[in-house]
Amino acid sequence: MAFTIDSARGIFPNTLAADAVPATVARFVQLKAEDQLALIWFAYLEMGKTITMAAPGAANMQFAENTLNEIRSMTPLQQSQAMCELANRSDSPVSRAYAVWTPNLKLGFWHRLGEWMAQGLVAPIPEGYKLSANASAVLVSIQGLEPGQQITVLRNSVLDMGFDTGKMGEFNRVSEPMELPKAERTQVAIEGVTNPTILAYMNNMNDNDFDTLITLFEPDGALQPPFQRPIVGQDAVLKFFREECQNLKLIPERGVSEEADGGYTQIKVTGKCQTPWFGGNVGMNIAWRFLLNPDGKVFFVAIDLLASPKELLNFAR
Ligand code: ECH
Ligand code: GLY
Ligand code: GLY
Ligand code: GLY
Repeated sequence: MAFTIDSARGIFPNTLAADAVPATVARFVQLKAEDQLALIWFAYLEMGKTITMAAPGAANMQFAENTLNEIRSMTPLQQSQAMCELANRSDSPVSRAYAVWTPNLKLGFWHRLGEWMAQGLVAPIPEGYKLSANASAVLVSIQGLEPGQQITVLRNSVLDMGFDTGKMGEFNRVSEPMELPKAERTQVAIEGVTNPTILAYMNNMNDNDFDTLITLFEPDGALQPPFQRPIVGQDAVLKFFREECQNLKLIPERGVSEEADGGYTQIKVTGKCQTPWFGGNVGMNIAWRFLLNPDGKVFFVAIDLLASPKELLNFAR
Protein backbone atom coordinates (compact mmCIF):
# COMPACT_ATOMS: atom_id res chain seq x y z
CA MET A 1 0.00 0.00 0.00
CA ALA A 2 1.33 3.42 -0.96
CA PHE A 3 -0.04 5.23 2.07
CA THR A 4 -1.28 4.56 5.57
CA ILE A 5 -3.58 6.97 7.45
CA ASP A 6 -0.57 7.87 9.52
CA SER A 7 1.68 8.70 6.60
CA ALA A 8 -1.17 10.53 4.87
CA ARG A 9 -1.37 12.92 7.84
CA GLY A 10 2.03 14.26 6.83
CA ILE A 11 1.13 15.50 3.33
CA PHE A 12 1.86 19.20 2.74
CA PRO A 13 3.96 19.33 5.94
CA ASN A 14 4.59 23.07 5.59
CA THR A 15 0.98 23.85 6.44
CA LEU A 16 1.04 26.00 9.57
CA ALA A 17 -1.93 25.28 11.86
CA ALA A 18 -3.10 27.64 14.63
CA ASP A 19 -1.35 25.80 17.45
CA ALA A 20 -2.15 28.72 19.74
CA VAL A 21 -5.66 27.23 19.96
CA PRO A 22 -4.85 23.89 21.67
CA ALA A 23 -2.11 25.63 23.69
CA THR A 24 -4.65 28.12 25.05
CA VAL A 25 -7.27 25.44 25.74
CA ALA A 26 -4.66 23.41 27.64
CA ARG A 27 -4.00 26.40 29.90
CA PHE A 28 -7.72 27.08 30.29
CA VAL A 29 -8.58 23.58 31.53
CA GLN A 30 -5.98 23.92 34.30
CA LEU A 31 -7.88 26.83 35.84
CA LYS A 32 -10.28 26.32 38.72
CA ALA A 33 -13.94 26.02 37.76
CA GLU A 34 -14.99 29.48 39.02
CA ASP A 35 -12.21 31.07 36.98
CA GLN A 36 -13.16 29.09 33.88
CA LEU A 37 -16.78 30.22 34.04
CA ALA A 38 -15.91 33.85 34.81
CA LEU A 39 -13.27 33.97 32.10
CA ILE A 40 -15.72 32.74 29.45
CA TRP A 41 -18.34 35.13 30.74
CA PHE A 42 -15.96 38.08 30.30
CA ALA A 43 -14.82 36.85 26.87
CA TYR A 44 -18.45 36.36 25.83
CA LEU A 45 -19.49 39.86 26.94
CA GLU A 46 -16.60 41.39 25.09
CA MET A 47 -17.21 39.39 21.92
CA GLY A 48 -20.89 40.33 22.03
CA LYS A 49 -19.93 43.95 21.42
CA THR A 50 -18.62 43.21 17.94
CA ILE A 51 -20.04 39.90 16.71
CA THR A 52 -23.46 38.35 17.15
CA MET A 53 -24.04 34.70 17.89
CA ALA A 54 -27.13 33.09 16.36
CA ALA A 55 -29.55 31.52 18.81
CA PRO A 56 -30.27 27.89 17.92
CA GLY A 57 -33.87 27.20 16.93
CA ALA A 58 -36.19 25.73 19.58
CA ALA A 59 -36.47 22.46 17.66
CA ASN A 60 -32.68 22.09 17.76
CA MET A 61 -32.64 22.46 21.54
CA GLN A 62 -35.51 20.10 22.41
CA PHE A 63 -33.25 17.39 23.87
CA ALA A 64 -31.56 19.81 26.25
CA GLU A 65 -34.79 21.43 27.50
CA ASN A 66 -35.31 19.16 30.51
CA THR A 67 -31.84 19.80 31.83
CA LEU A 68 -32.13 23.53 31.17
CA ASN A 69 -35.43 23.70 33.05
CA GLU A 70 -34.00 21.72 35.94
CA ILE A 71 -31.22 24.25 36.27
CA ARG A 72 -33.62 27.16 36.00
CA SER A 73 -35.70 25.80 38.89
CA MET A 74 -32.68 25.43 41.20
CA THR A 75 -31.65 27.92 43.88
CA PRO A 76 -28.88 30.31 42.79
CA LEU A 77 -26.36 28.39 44.89
CA GLN A 78 -27.35 25.10 43.24
CA GLN A 79 -27.13 26.74 39.83
CA SER A 80 -23.58 27.92 40.46
CA GLN A 81 -22.72 24.45 41.74
CA ALA A 82 -24.16 22.74 38.68
CA MET A 83 -22.11 24.98 36.39
CA CYS A 84 -18.95 24.38 38.42
CA GLU A 85 -19.59 20.63 38.26
CA LEU A 86 -19.72 20.88 34.48
CA ALA A 87 -16.41 22.73 34.39
CA ASN A 88 -14.91 20.23 36.86
CA ARG A 89 -16.20 17.28 34.80
CA SER A 90 -17.71 15.96 38.05
CA ASP A 91 -20.06 13.02 38.27
CA SER A 92 -23.44 14.76 38.66
CA PRO A 93 -26.81 14.35 36.91
CA VAL A 94 -26.36 17.54 34.85
CA SER A 95 -22.78 16.64 34.01
CA ARG A 96 -23.85 13.17 32.79
CA ALA A 97 -26.71 14.53 30.68
CA TYR A 98 -24.38 17.09 29.12
CA ALA A 99 -21.67 14.55 28.37
CA VAL A 100 -23.67 12.68 25.74
CA TRP A 101 -24.81 15.75 23.80
CA THR A 102 -23.32 16.60 20.42
CA PRO A 103 -21.24 19.79 20.25
CA ASN A 104 -24.05 22.04 18.99
CA LEU A 105 -26.33 20.96 21.84
CA LYS A 106 -23.58 21.75 24.35
CA LEU A 107 -23.03 25.16 22.80
CA GLY A 108 -26.78 25.83 22.63
CA PHE A 109 -27.14 24.89 26.29
CA TRP A 110 -24.52 27.44 27.34
CA HIS A 111 -25.98 29.99 24.97
CA ARG A 112 -29.31 29.69 26.77
CA LEU A 113 -27.68 29.83 30.22
CA GLY A 114 -25.83 32.96 29.10
CA GLU A 115 -29.15 34.60 28.21
CA TRP A 116 -30.65 33.54 31.52
CA MET A 117 -27.64 34.81 33.43
CA ALA A 118 -27.95 38.18 31.71
CA GLN A 119 -31.68 38.26 32.59
CA GLY A 120 -31.07 37.29 36.22
CA LEU A 121 -32.89 33.95 35.86
CA VAL A 122 -29.73 31.96 36.54
CA ALA A 123 -27.00 32.85 39.03
CA PRO A 124 -24.64 35.33 37.37
CA ILE A 125 -20.89 35.52 37.80
CA PRO A 126 -20.63 37.48 41.07
CA GLU A 127 -20.33 41.24 40.54
CA GLY A 128 -16.70 42.26 40.85
CA TYR A 129 -15.41 38.69 40.50
CA LYS A 130 -11.64 38.93 40.21
CA LEU A 131 -9.87 36.45 37.94
CA SER A 132 -6.71 34.82 39.26
CA ALA A 133 -3.46 35.94 37.67
CA ASN A 134 -3.34 32.75 35.58
CA ALA A 135 -6.90 33.20 34.38
CA SER A 136 -6.24 36.83 33.46
CA ALA A 137 -3.22 35.72 31.46
CA VAL A 138 -5.32 33.15 29.57
CA LEU A 139 -7.96 35.81 28.85
CA VAL A 140 -5.27 38.13 27.47
CA SER A 141 -4.03 35.32 25.22
CA ILE A 142 -7.53 34.75 23.89
CA GLN A 143 -7.98 38.47 23.24
CA GLY A 144 -4.82 38.38 21.12
CA LEU A 145 -6.16 35.70 18.77
CA GLU A 146 -8.01 36.34 15.52
CA PRO A 147 -11.81 35.84 15.74
CA GLY A 148 -11.83 32.40 14.06
CA GLN A 149 -9.30 31.17 16.61
CA GLN A 150 -11.16 32.80 19.51
CA ILE A 151 -14.40 31.00 18.73
CA THR A 152 -12.48 27.74 18.34
CA VAL A 153 -10.97 28.17 21.81
CA LEU A 154 -14.44 28.85 23.20
CA ARG A 155 -15.94 25.86 21.41
CA ASN A 156 -13.22 23.45 22.45
CA SER A 157 -13.27 24.65 26.06
CA VAL A 158 -17.02 24.05 26.25
CA LEU A 159 -16.72 20.60 24.65
CA ASP A 160 -14.18 19.61 27.30
CA MET A 161 -16.76 20.12 30.06
CA GLY A 162 -19.13 17.53 31.52
CA PHE A 163 -18.56 14.03 32.84
CA ASP A 164 -16.07 11.84 30.98
CA THR A 165 -18.04 9.54 28.64
CA GLY A 166 -15.08 7.13 28.87
CA LYS A 167 -16.23 6.42 32.45
CA MET A 168 -19.87 5.89 31.55
CA GLY A 169 -20.10 2.48 29.94
CA GLU A 170 -22.68 2.27 27.15
CA PHE A 171 -24.48 5.43 26.16
CA ASN A 172 -26.41 6.93 23.29
CA ARG A 173 -25.28 10.24 21.90
CA VAL A 174 -28.05 12.86 21.83
CA SER A 175 -28.01 15.21 18.87
CA GLU A 176 -29.99 17.89 17.07
CA PRO A 177 -32.57 16.71 14.53
CA MET A 178 -31.24 16.14 11.00
CA GLU A 179 -32.15 18.58 8.28
CA LEU A 180 -32.89 17.53 4.72
CA PRO A 181 -30.31 18.27 2.03
CA LYS A 182 -30.78 21.75 0.61
CA ALA A 183 -32.98 22.05 -2.47
CA GLU A 184 -30.82 24.90 -3.80
CA ARG A 185 -27.45 23.33 -4.73
CA THR A 186 -24.07 25.03 -4.30
CA GLN A 187 -21.50 25.30 -7.08
CA VAL A 188 -18.06 26.26 -5.79
CA ALA A 189 -15.14 27.15 -8.04
CA ILE A 190 -11.56 26.73 -6.85
CA GLU A 191 -8.67 28.50 -8.56
CA GLY A 192 -6.18 25.81 -9.63
CA VAL A 193 -8.39 22.81 -8.80
CA THR A 194 -10.91 21.17 -11.14
CA ASN A 195 -10.87 17.68 -9.61
CA PRO A 196 -14.53 16.56 -9.48
CA THR A 197 -14.17 14.76 -6.12
CA ILE A 198 -12.93 17.93 -4.45
CA LEU A 199 -15.67 20.10 -5.96
CA ALA A 200 -18.32 17.53 -5.01
CA TYR A 201 -16.92 17.37 -1.45
CA MET A 202 -17.37 21.12 -0.98
CA ASN A 203 -20.77 21.28 -2.66
CA ASN A 204 -22.29 18.30 -0.85
CA MET A 205 -21.03 19.55 2.52
CA ASN A 206 -22.58 22.95 1.86
CA ASP A 207 -25.86 21.31 0.83
CA ASN A 208 -26.04 19.03 3.94
CA ASP A 209 -26.11 16.09 1.50
CA PHE A 210 -24.11 13.74 3.67
CA ASP A 211 -25.36 10.51 2.06
CA THR A 212 -23.85 11.66 -1.24
CA LEU A 213 -20.80 13.18 0.41
CA ILE A 214 -19.80 9.90 2.05
CA THR A 215 -19.77 8.06 -1.29
CA LEU A 216 -16.76 10.23 -2.23
CA PHE A 217 -14.74 8.42 0.44
CA GLU A 218 -13.21 4.98 0.10
CA PRO A 219 -14.57 2.50 2.69
CA ASP A 220 -11.54 2.88 4.98
CA GLY A 221 -11.14 6.59 4.25
CA ALA A 222 -10.50 9.06 7.05
CA LEU A 223 -11.22 12.67 7.97
CA GLN A 224 -9.15 14.63 10.47
CA PRO A 225 -10.92 17.68 11.98
CA PRO A 226 -8.81 20.57 13.31
CA PHE A 227 -6.74 19.56 16.37
CA GLN A 228 -8.23 16.04 16.45
CA ARG A 229 -7.22 12.49 15.60
CA PRO A 230 -8.48 11.12 12.28
CA ILE A 231 -11.99 9.66 12.19
CA VAL A 232 -11.60 6.42 10.24
CA GLY A 233 -14.07 4.53 8.05
CA GLN A 234 -17.23 5.51 6.19
CA ASP A 235 -19.60 4.69 9.08
CA ALA A 236 -17.75 6.85 11.59
CA VAL A 237 -17.21 9.70 9.14
CA LEU A 238 -20.89 9.70 8.12
CA LYS A 239 -21.89 9.81 11.79
CA PHE A 240 -19.58 12.78 12.26
CA PHE A 241 -21.12 14.58 9.27
CA ARG A 242 -24.63 14.08 10.62
CA GLU A 243 -23.75 15.09 14.17
CA GLU A 244 -21.33 17.96 13.61
CA CYS A 245 -21.46 19.30 10.06
CA GLN A 246 -24.96 20.64 9.48
CA ASN A 247 -25.22 24.09 7.92
CA LEU A 248 -21.53 24.76 7.52
CA LYS A 249 -20.47 27.06 4.72
CA LEU A 250 -17.25 26.07 2.99
CA ILE A 251 -15.74 28.81 0.83
CA PRO A 252 -12.68 27.29 -0.84
CA GLU A 253 -10.59 29.80 -2.77
CA ARG A 254 -7.52 28.22 -4.38
CA GLY A 255 -5.43 25.08 -4.42
CA VAL A 256 -2.77 22.87 -5.94
CA SER A 257 -3.00 19.31 -7.16
CA GLU A 258 -0.10 16.93 -7.75
CA GLU A 259 0.71 13.28 -8.22
CA ALA A 260 1.79 11.29 -5.18
CA ASP A 261 3.18 7.73 -4.83
CA GLY A 262 1.25 4.74 -6.07
CA GLY A 263 -1.12 6.61 -8.37
CA TYR A 264 -2.51 8.72 -5.51
CA THR A 265 -3.17 12.45 -5.91
CA GLN A 266 -2.54 15.03 -3.20
CA ILE A 267 -4.50 18.26 -3.27
CA LYS A 268 -4.29 21.20 -0.93
CA VAL A 269 -7.07 23.79 -0.94
CA THR A 270 -7.27 26.94 1.19
CA GLY A 271 -10.18 29.25 1.88
CA LYS A 272 -12.74 30.10 4.52
CA CYS A 273 -15.31 28.26 6.53
CA GLN A 274 -18.30 29.73 8.34
CA THR A 275 -20.22 28.15 11.21
CA PRO A 276 -23.99 28.65 11.53
CA TRP A 277 -23.34 30.17 14.97
CA PHE A 278 -21.66 33.27 13.56
CA GLY A 279 -22.49 33.20 9.85
CA GLY A 280 -20.58 35.73 7.78
CA ASN A 281 -19.43 37.56 10.93
CA VAL A 282 -16.54 35.13 11.43
CA GLY A 283 -14.64 33.52 8.58
CA MET A 284 -12.15 30.90 9.67
CA ASN A 285 -9.00 30.49 7.57
CA ILE A 286 -8.88 26.83 6.58
CA ALA A 287 -6.72 24.37 4.66
CA TRP A 288 -8.01 21.08 3.33
CA ARG A 289 -5.25 18.54 2.66
CA PHE A 290 -6.72 15.74 0.52
CA LEU A 291 -5.17 12.45 -0.54
CA LEU A 292 -7.20 10.70 -3.26
CA ASN A 293 -6.67 7.04 -4.15
CA PRO A 294 -6.10 5.94 -7.78
CA ASP A 295 -9.90 5.64 -8.20
CA GLY A 296 -10.34 9.28 -7.20
CA LYS A 297 -11.92 8.43 -3.83
CA VAL A 298 -10.91 10.26 -0.66
CA PHE A 299 -8.42 8.15 1.29
CA PHE A 300 -7.69 10.98 3.71
CA VAL A 301 -8.55 14.62 4.29
CA ALA A 302 -7.23 16.86 7.05
CA ILE A 303 -8.94 20.12 7.90
CA ASP A 304 -6.58 22.63 9.49
CA LEU A 305 -7.40 25.93 11.13
CA LEU A 306 -4.59 28.10 9.81
CA ALA A 307 -2.16 30.09 11.93
CA SER A 308 -2.75 33.33 9.99
CA PRO A 309 -4.35 34.70 6.80
CA LYS A 310 -0.89 34.60 5.22
CA GLU A 311 -1.17 30.79 5.26
CA LEU A 312 -3.99 31.00 2.71
CA LEU A 313 -1.28 31.57 0.10
CA ASN A 314 1.19 28.99 1.37
CA PHE A 315 1.48 26.10 -1.07
CA ALA A 316 5.16 25.38 -0.39
CA ARG A 317 6.11 21.74 -0.11
C1 ECH B 1 -21.28 31.63 29.58
C2 ECH B 1 -20.56 31.83 30.94
C3 ECH B 1 -20.39 30.51 31.65
C4 ECH B 1 -19.57 29.53 30.83
C5 ECH B 1 -19.96 29.47 29.41
C6 ECH B 1 -20.74 30.45 28.79
C7 ECH B 1 -21.22 30.36 27.39
C8 ECH B 1 -20.43 30.25 26.31
C9 ECH B 1 -20.94 30.16 24.94
C10 ECH B 1 -20.04 29.84 23.94
C11 ECH B 1 -20.39 29.65 22.56
C12 ECH B 1 -19.41 29.37 21.64
C13 ECH B 1 -19.67 29.02 20.24
C14 ECH B 1 -18.62 28.65 19.45
C15 ECH B 1 -18.71 28.14 18.12
C16 ECH B 1 -17.63 27.82 17.40
C17 ECH B 1 -17.69 27.17 16.14
C18 ECH B 1 -16.60 26.77 15.42
C19 ECH B 1 -16.81 26.01 14.22
C20 ECH B 1 -15.81 25.55 13.40
C21 ECH B 1 -16.06 24.72 12.30
C22 ECH B 1 -15.13 24.28 11.39
C23 ECH B 1 -15.53 23.28 10.43
C24 ECH B 1 -14.65 22.56 9.70
C25 ECH B 1 -14.94 21.39 8.90
C26 ECH B 1 -14.70 21.42 7.53
C27 ECH B 1 -14.77 20.25 6.71
O1 ECH B 1 -14.49 20.27 5.50
C28 ECH B 1 -15.11 18.93 7.34
C29 ECH B 1 -15.90 19.10 8.57
C30 ECH B 1 -15.31 20.08 9.58
C31 ECH B 1 -21.07 32.92 28.79
C32 ECH B 1 -22.76 31.43 29.81
C33 ECH B 1 -19.42 28.29 28.66
C34 ECH B 1 -22.38 30.40 24.67
C35 ECH B 1 -21.08 29.04 19.75
C36 ECH B 1 -15.21 27.09 15.86
C37 ECH B 1 -13.73 24.76 11.41
C38 ECH B 1 -14.34 22.70 6.85
C39 ECH B 1 -14.08 19.48 10.23
C40 ECH B 1 -16.38 20.28 10.63
N1 GLY C 1 1.43 19.90 8.76
C1 GLY C 1 0.32 19.73 9.64
C2 GLY C 1 0.13 18.31 10.04
O1 GLY C 1 0.79 17.41 9.54
O2 GLY C 1 -0.71 18.05 10.89
N1 GLY D 1 -3.08 27.11 36.50
C1 GLY D 1 -2.08 26.99 35.49
C2 GLY D 1 -2.24 27.89 34.29
O1 GLY D 1 -3.30 28.38 34.03
O2 GLY D 1 -1.32 28.11 33.56
N1 GLY E 1 -27.34 28.08 15.34
C1 GLY E 1 -26.40 27.00 15.34
C2 GLY E 1 -27.00 25.66 15.00
O1 GLY E 1 -27.27 25.37 13.87
O2 GLY E 1 -27.20 24.88 15.90
